Amino acid sequence: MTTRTLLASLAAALALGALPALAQMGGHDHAQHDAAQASAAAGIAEGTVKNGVRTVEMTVTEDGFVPSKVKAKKGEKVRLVVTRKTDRTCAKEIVIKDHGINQPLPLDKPVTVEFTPSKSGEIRYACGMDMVSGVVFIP
Ligand SMILES: [Cu+2]
Repeated sequence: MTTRTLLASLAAALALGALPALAQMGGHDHAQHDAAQASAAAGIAEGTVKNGVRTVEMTVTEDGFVPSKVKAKKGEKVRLVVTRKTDRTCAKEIVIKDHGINQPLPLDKPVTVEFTPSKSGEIRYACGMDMVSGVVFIP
């Protein structure tokens, strides 16, 4: 084997070896995406709108409702899909007084609550004691 072919096969081996590394980078990107979502949670989440329904995925963590700020539109149905991820919270239900909602949040089970903002303003969502809370802004 000449030095040249040795180098070529080394290069091929490196190229193959690079593939799992790329896959790992993909995983890393996903982690970054989660981080981006977390930082979006610090800002205002808008969810995704499909067939006239705005769906916002939400979790309950030790930090409370994540996201704790949501932007929605007047007259457009809002669907919150809330998953409580920890027992270390008093937010074991979601209460939206303005819309008569009081739903238990079993651990790790996504719970869907829906309402349609009828006017501009703010709609609060909170735990039963109104200690852990978030706000839906309707411009
Ligand atoms: Cu509470």
